[in-house]
Amino acid sequence: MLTIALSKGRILDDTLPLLAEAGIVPTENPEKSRKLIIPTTQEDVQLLIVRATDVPTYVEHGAADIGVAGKDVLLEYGGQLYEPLDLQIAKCKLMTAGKVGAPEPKGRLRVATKFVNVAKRYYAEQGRQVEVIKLYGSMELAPLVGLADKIIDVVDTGNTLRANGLEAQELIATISSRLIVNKASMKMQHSRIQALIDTLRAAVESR
Ligand code: PRT
Ligand code: MG
Repeated sequence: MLTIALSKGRILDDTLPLLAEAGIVPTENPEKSRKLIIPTTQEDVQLLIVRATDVPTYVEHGAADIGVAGKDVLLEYGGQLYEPLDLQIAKCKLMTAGKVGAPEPKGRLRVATKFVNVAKRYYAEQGRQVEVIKLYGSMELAPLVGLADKIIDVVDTGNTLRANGLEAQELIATISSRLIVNKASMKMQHSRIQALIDTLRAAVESR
């Protein structure tokens, strides 16, 4: 069995057409089904539906052989994973943002984010003292209520920032989703996984 971990939402939406080109089609709609293990038209391939931030965990531990995860999630996760292919989907930017027109605070900066490791690394490289405040969502609120000076979050259109009186400031990384592969699976099922990578690469390149 080859097990592929995916998250619902934009990654699933953009990955299913690529998998279809490799002849892998779920037998029921993962977006609607309550099932977390979804069989596919290839009886030895199944999908696991997990939270976006949990995809690397399932793959690193071998509960899934393959997964699709945003580079933002991978930068935050670290870990030992192969990342053989940029799928060029779910593109966005990982950015700092703050209140429109707010002056740079002097001294220690307070940064609210779910990307705690990324934040610490980014400001350490700049030699800047920061207090990183871990949040799990609605980061945009933090500067508005004085919880933090800035946030670090993924930005696509910027509409969410604008709607909350925030502006994107520094670019930390350009983001797209990556195919990730468990290290042992890559050895044990090499020809099969390599064939899938090659098919997906061709599908990505033909777009
Ligand atoms: O939703 P959940 O809490 O389960 O997890 P998640 O938010 O990590 O998952 P999901 O499915 O929302 O995102 C999966 C991946 O999509 C992320 O890891 C990114 O790599 C990528 N991606 C691409 C984005 C966006 N674009 C994006 N716009 N992830 C999140 N957003 C958010 C953004 O932070 C903002 O809150 O969507 C909102 C709208 O963005 P704007 O800039 O267009 O307003
Ligand atoms: Mg989300």
